[in-house]
Amino acid sequence: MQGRFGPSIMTQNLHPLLQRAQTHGIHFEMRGAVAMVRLSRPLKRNALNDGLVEALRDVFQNLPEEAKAAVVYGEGDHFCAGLDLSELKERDAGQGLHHSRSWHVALDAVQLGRVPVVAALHGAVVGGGLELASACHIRVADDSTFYALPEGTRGIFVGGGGSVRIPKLIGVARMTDMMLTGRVYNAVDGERIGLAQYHVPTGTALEKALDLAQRIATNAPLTNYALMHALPRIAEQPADHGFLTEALISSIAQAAPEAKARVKAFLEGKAAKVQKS
Ligand code: 1HE
Repeated sequence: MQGRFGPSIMTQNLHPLLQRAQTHGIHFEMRGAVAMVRLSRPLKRNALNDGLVEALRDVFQNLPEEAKAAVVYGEGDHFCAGLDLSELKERDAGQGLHHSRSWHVALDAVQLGRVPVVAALHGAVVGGGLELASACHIRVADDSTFYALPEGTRGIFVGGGGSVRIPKLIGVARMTDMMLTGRVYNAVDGERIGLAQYHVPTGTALEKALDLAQRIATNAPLTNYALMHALPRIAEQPADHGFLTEALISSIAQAAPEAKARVKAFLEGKAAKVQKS
């Protein structure tokens, strides 16, 4: 199949859980080394019901071996409307606790999985949708994007890891403001405060995200691993511990044959120089 972003390679022999995810609101395909994961409940604005949260978990825990990076995006006019509110009414406190923990498992699978994940954002990125986006490693937002945490005004609280991840992007004060006042950030201000690293014209977020993911997929695997698994932990360690962890992970990365080959290629004038942007 020739799609908008080049030929789509449908992976044969997908893991059964990955196949099951496709019947629970996820569309999955490989484009080269990039796993394309689409939230596919457009009639409900990709609201995350239990089935979809489990499907996300299953997808990121069972990516095909050939996946080296991933893109998450939403079908229709919005990235994601957050928690499916129609499922909220039935839970008591204990069930609510376990429900929140199930989101933690799913979004940890996104953040702490095998490959870096780029989110392509457009339209509403709200509530649990922003929690999902904040579990990704890079966020690309088109000009139609808007961000909010309506939990505050709905009488609830974030439960998908948002109180841990979102302050790391924008600070406690800004998240508090979003939840206390229902403040909505547009795409320009979202990039300014750190909700997204890239702001692109309307309709181009997916293309940009795929471009970035394809580049990420060519990195040395240990470098990507260090960025996903070591950097966030180093950033939370006391400096003295962080310096030691950094020394350990950098020595492991540079010892890989792939790293040696890449450095040699540069020294022999065969690798790209850093260009002024
Ligand atoms: C939904 C949901 C949902 C839409 N749960 N059904 N999230 C929110 O509080 C955001 C609620 N949603 C909205 O504010 C708007 O729907 C949007 C700004 C996202 C999109 O507006 P619009 O005009 O394009 O769509 P719509 O007409 O509002 O919605 C279309 C349908 O989707 C409609 O259902 P229908 O059967 O009447 O067609 C909506 O009811 C349905 N829909 N959003 C259920 N969220 C781990 S804790 C996380 C906690 C949270 O995420 S709380 C924040 C929840």
